[in-house]
Amino acid sequence: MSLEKQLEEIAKERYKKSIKACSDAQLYDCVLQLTKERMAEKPVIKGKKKVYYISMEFLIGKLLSNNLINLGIYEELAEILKKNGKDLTVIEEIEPEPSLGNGGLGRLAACFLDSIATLGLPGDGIGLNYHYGLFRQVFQDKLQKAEKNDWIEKNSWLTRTDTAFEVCFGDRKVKSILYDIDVIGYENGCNKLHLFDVETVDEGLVKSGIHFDKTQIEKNLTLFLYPDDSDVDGNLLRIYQEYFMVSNGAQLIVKELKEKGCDLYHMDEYAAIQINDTHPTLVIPELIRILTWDEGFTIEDAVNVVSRTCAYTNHTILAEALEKWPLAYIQKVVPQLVPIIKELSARVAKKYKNPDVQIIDADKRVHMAHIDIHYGYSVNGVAAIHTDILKETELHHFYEIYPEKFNNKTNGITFRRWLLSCNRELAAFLTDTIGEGYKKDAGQLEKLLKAADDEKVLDAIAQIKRQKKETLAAYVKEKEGVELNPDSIFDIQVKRLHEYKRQQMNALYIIHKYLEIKGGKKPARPMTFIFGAKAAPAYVIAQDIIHLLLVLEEIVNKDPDVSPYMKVVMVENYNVSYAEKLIPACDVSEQISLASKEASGTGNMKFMLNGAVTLGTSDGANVEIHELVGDDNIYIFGQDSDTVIKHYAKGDYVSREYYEKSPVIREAVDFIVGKQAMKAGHKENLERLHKELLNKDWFMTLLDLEDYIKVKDQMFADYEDRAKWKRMMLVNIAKAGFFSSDRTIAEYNRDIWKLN
Ligand code: 26Q
Repeated sequence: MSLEKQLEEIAKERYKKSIKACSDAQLYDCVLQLTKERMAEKPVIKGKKKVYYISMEFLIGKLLSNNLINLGIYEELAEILKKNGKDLTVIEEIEPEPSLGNGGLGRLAACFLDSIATLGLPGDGIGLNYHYGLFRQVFQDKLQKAEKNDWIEKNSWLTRTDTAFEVCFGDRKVKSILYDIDVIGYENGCNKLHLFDVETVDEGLVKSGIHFDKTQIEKNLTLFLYPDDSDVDGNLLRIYQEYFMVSNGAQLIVKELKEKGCDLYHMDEYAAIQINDTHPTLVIPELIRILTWDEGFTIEDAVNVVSRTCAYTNHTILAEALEKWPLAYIQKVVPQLVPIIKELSARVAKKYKNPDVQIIDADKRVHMAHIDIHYGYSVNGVAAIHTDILKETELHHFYEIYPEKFNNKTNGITFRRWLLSCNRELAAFLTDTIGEGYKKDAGQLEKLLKAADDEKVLDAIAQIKRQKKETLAAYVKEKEGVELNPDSIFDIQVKRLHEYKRQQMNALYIIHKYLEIKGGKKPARPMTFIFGAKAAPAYVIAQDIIHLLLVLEEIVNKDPDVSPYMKVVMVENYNVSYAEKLIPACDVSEQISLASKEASGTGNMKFMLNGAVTLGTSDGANVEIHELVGDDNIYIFGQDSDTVIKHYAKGDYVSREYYEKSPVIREAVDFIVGKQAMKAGHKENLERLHKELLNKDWFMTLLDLEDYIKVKDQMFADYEDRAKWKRMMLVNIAKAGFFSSDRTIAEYNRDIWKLN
């Protein structure tokens, strides 16, 4: 049936209306239905072996546009709607964004599902169906407030299945329900994202904001995603969630394997289980439990086959983000796993005496990563420098025991979302200039290099950037009420708020510029500083940094001497959909983490692909971006990871020394507690932040501040050499092909999963 006819029929059936007569909301509902029907026609991707990507987070973003692109019907549908006086881009806006992730790790999982299906590999995601997901951020009185994000609607991408399991906890039993979301590859077949839910979940439990009774597990288990990407404040609910996910996952995997006729002793020939950070680690003892209790395996056989099936990805070296749960917590939540964990620990203790590699430590805490490394067959980091640090420092003792398990898989992003969907103008231009090939083979973007000195091409790229800045400016005006000048430089830092990511360093630069302009030193061109970030509600200093940014927004934008030259805006509720608008409009991509701390970063890749130039430290994937584009097409500053690691080892970094040495640093830091800031903001927040910077500054903001100012100033000066800048944009786009998640997934498959 023709697309138009099918849509007409859906509209008639649902609303007894023609396409034209439907409201936008009704039409969204119809288009959703149409897309789901078209996806259902696609073949399921099959093969003897399947990868199961288990993750507490899948930050999938809105799905309509991507699914239409992957089905190859985006343009046709846009035409049909246009003919009927409707606009597909307006319809797309209506879709609520599922907020099933915190940030990078969750978004990576979503990009991976897209690439797995696009490469035609059998691979499903396993996760949880959080009803309110990550909190929605609102600003009140220049402070972040967390509210629930009610994203599930009656008609959505979720399909309720009849798959249901029982999950036994120490103090109760719950029944699960499985919801599936179809994952369609680009011009390829279909895989699934399996999201488990509890049958007895009760949304009514949430009173105000994100507060609810933490003890009523059967009602609260899938209400919220833990809004925390670093500070582990031992939390039973998190362990209930983790076990619920992996127990369902393990039961599903065993069921599917049996249906395939797999002899479970050869499980590893049929399944690879990728453990996304330590959060799903309990899948290892849970599978061992199932095999020994229900399938008659000896512990020896169960341990062996599970160890050949499970592989672990590490996403952080921050000690506070590595999960270490008190054995007593696990005893309360899942007592049935405790003897197994003790057995796994005892086997390690017998073989290795080094206390650093034990599973249960002297304080009776269970080191989740240690279970993964001893009882999985692969350990990978997510960027070259990150994997090197794991081998040399963080996990060095494990690397000595198992050198063959360690491997690097530099992260990637799906170009369907981060180019074809979010920047249709650039994608169309690239197709005109270098042909269609880059869509399936991102390496072909390098063809653009031939045009590196072609003025027409360079102007066209700059023109698209300018257009995207205008579109963003209109959106920001509507949403945030701030007027942005599209002729100014758009400097953007968007990512979760964390001290190691150093939004506070960017804030200090802004203060420095503000004071310069007040002193009469006007910049060559106006500058726009854009931030977007959610902070974990329990992370006090992160809240203070948000407060400072909102204070600066008010001071700068309201100052008639300064605002013609400079604007600051912190956008509310930064999420995937906002990223899709911000990234294409960016000139300067801020990637300024303290070297060694950002495992990879993936925003850096998205910005580059859209023609932004990186201002960054030698950290994570910035290092690989630098290698690819060369010194002339990136701005690198700050101390390198070796120097930073040495400072930590010696404990010799004293932030106050930098403050005392440099009048520029002193002036910027003291502005935080100066008259103006105190008037616009809250004493308590600002003083706490000031004190933190002076007395602790664990992530060494002041160490790199002067170099940051110097290099950033140079970058802004270079922006005025328009020919040079446009060329940098082009080189960045052309070299971004390496960061396609299709490449990353091909490597996972080649080295780890080996799917046929
Ligand atoms: C752990 C225990 C208890 C509660 C929460 C958590 C938790 C939750 C989320 C710990 C970590 C996370 C998220 C981590 C994350 O997003 N890491 C990022 O992963 C990206 C993909 O590999 C990298 O690009 C980033 O560098 C890394 O910070």
